[in-house]
Order: sequence, then C-alpha cells, then structure tokens
Amino acid sequence: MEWQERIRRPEIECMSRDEMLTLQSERLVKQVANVYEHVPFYNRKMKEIGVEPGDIKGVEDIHKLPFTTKEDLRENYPFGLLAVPKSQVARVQGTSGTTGKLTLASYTKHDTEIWGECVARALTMAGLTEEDIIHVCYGYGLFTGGLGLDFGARALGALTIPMSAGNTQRQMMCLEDFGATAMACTPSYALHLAEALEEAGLVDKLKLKAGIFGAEPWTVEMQKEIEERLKINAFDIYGLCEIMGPGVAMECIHHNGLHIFEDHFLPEILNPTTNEAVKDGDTGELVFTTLTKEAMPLIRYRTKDLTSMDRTQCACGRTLPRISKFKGRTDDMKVIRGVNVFPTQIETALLSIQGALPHYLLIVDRENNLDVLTVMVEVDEQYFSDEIRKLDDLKKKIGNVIKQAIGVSVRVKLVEPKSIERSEGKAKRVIDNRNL
Ligand code: DLL
Repeated sequence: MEWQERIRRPEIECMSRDEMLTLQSERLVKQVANVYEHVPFYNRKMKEIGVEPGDIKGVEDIHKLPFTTKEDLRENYPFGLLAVPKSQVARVQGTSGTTGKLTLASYTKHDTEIWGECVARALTMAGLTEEDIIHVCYGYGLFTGGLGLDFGARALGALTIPMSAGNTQRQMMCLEDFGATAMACTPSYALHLAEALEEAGLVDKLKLKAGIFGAEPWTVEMQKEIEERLKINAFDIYGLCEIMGPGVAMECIHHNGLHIFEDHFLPEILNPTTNEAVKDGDTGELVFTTLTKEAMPLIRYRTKDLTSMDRTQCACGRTLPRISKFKGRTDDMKVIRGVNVFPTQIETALLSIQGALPHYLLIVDRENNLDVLTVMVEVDEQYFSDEIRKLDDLKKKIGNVIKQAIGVSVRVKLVEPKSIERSEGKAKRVIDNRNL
C-alpha cells in the first residue's frame, strides 16, 4: 500500500515558527482577557497572584499565568468554569475517573466544529480521505472517543460506521461486510479484535489499511504487534476531554512522534516537581492552554501525561512540533520499593520475549512491609503442554528481563492464553492492593 503524504491545512500545519508564535500570541492575549472577564475562577486566581490581562503580551509570558488542575474542574463541577452563557453550550462530554465525580467538559457549537476539524486533520495525517470507510469502535456517549472520531470522519467526508464499543462478533461482521478501510478504537481492543479475527480466519478478507488508536498508553512494541497481526498501519492519536477529546495530537505516516495542533492547544512541558519548563527532548508533564475554546477555555491545564517535545523538522513537511509516545501518566507510575515503575516499561520488556503474549496484568501488594509486584502474563499454549522445565525457564527469563528493565525483582505468574480479561475500552493494567 502506498502511503501518500496529505496535509489538510498546510497553511497552518506548515507555518514557520515565527508565524505560529504570532498566531498563538494573538490568540493567547485574547483568551486571557476573555477568561479574566468571564470566568470568576480565573479572575480570582489571576488577582491572587497579581497578574492582569495586560501583563500577557504573548506566549513568552505564559509562565506568569496560574495553573488549572483536575481538582479545579471537580470543584467547579458541572458548569462553574463556563466563559459563555449556558444557553450557548451545545454539548458536554466527560471522563470517568476511577473514583468520584465525572470530569466534565462543555463545548459550544463552534468548539465541536473545531474539534471535528482537528480530528479530520488527524485522519488526513494517517493518509485517509473522503474515499475511506471508517469503522469507529470507541464508545459513543460521554466518553469523547466515539463522537470525536465521528465528528472528524464527518468533517473529512468519509463514510462513518458508528459501531461504538463491544460485541466483537458484530464488529467483525460489519468490518467485513462494509469493507472498512480504517478502524478506530483503543490499542487494547484492537489487539482483542485481532485475536478474534485470526481465530475466525478473517484478517485477510478485510480491506483495512489503517488503525487510529489511542486513549491509553501503548508502546512501540505493542504498535508493531498490532500492525503485524491486523496487517495495517497503526497510528497513535492523543487527546483528553478537558482540552477537547481525540485530535489534540496525532502521528503522521513517519511515526516519529505525535504532531500537536498547537494553533489551538498551546503546549508546555514542565518538570512536575519544580514546574519549570524542561529542555526539548527531556521528559516532563504536558500542560495545555486552549487558545480557541469558547465554552470552557482552560489556562495551563496540568494533564499529568508524561512526554517530551521535538521541534526538529518532520519528513512530512509539517512544522507542528511532535511529542513522544506517552510513557504514562504521573499517576500511573507505581513506586515499588522506592523505584519508579511505569506499566509501559514492563510492556516493552514482555513483548521482547518469545513465548510471552501481549496480555498482562500487574498486581501490587504489600507483604511484611515490603512491596511485591506480581506480573501476570499469558504465554503460548505450548508451554503448558510441553515439559514443565520449559515453563520454568520462560518464567525465569521473564523475571530477569523485567528486572533489568525496571531495576526491581518481580514475581512472575504465567497463565494460559485468554485467562486475562480483555478490554473493550481503556485497559486496566494495574491492580494496587496497597492502602497508600
Ligand atoms: O481518552 C480521548 C481520546 C479518545 C484520545 C480516543 C484518543 C482516542 P479522556 O477519557 O479524557 O479522553 O482521557 C484522557 O487518556 O490524559 C491520557 O492519560 C490518556 N490518553 C489519551 N490518548 C492517549 C495516547 C480520551 N494516545 C487521558 N497515549 C489522557 C497515551 C493517552 N495516553
């Protein structure tokens, strides 16, 4: 398959750095004046630190502005952060954390149009056009995955199949019958679908060429595994409901980081402890200021997502900066006996071992005041039918490779294929039984 370079808005996506800074600065100055006047929360926060709209002359002044956190959204739930009268809110979307209230985001009609446009740019980055048939199996509802991809596919003019999540048998039937050329879901569900399609002997009957996968962290190794098994080109798409939904950043066909649509979302990468900007290439927390959002603009929103910035020219011709694939969130990080561990490090280690399957679960316990990390992983059926020695050897090997990767010993529990529950949306990879 030939992957043709397509750029939906070259006048924006290929702007010079100076032009982009001018555009962002104009938008930032307007947005700051807007929130100061219309959002009591920001008016108060800015007054508290003695900053007035006139102090913000361009993006170089961004560090003077206060941060916004998820807790601020919770405290102002549901409509406390609106910058427009509620009658102008056209929809709400949300995300359910593991506990407590929803995180809710509001959008005007114009916001949803910008959202569709950003996702259409993202789909174009994956080489898709109005000729494509896009099978959307992200959930539809308050979660932004289904509707976000739907808005984007519509703006692109492609044929949209609004499947929503779940019912794998039906997904497979529709993928085959409607001749989808692209599909969109979480990477963990893509893997589950790949497994089911292989068993049904359907992979070669499909016309799929691209997958638009995101909403959860996944490694390059997992990306390759999905590409090989589904025989597609897999693209990483990023976003969060507070800022917009999917389509905040997206990989192009060169798979060299995710381009941020920084004409709408001004990115910063900060050291999460000192709150200072880190150098390009260094990992830090991604922080966004929405430059064009009408209903619920956010200033310096702390995403807790960890990544690094690359401003070098991409082979696709876009000048939009790229962020690296996400290592995880600051709150996904587990401290095991004093060592910081991300599930993605374990995923990379597991996928390098022959015999280990890409289905795993991490369980953290505390025994006699000591943290114990158990890695439960599915392995090839043959290890259970062959001599026990092979199973023991594989277990040792997995333990050693993981110890090398993360620096702490783990317990390894090998289980048969399909023992670990498959996910239809965002996968739950970690169970932490410690009462921290
Ligand atoms: O997950 C939006 C989305 C839908 C993105 C479909 C991509 C595709 P929320 O439910 O608000 O929104 O969750 C946002 O998910 O802060 C990240 O921690 C994580 N996340 C989203 N995309 C990626 C990705 C949607 N590509 C939270 N890689 C974010 C890693 C991701 N993590």
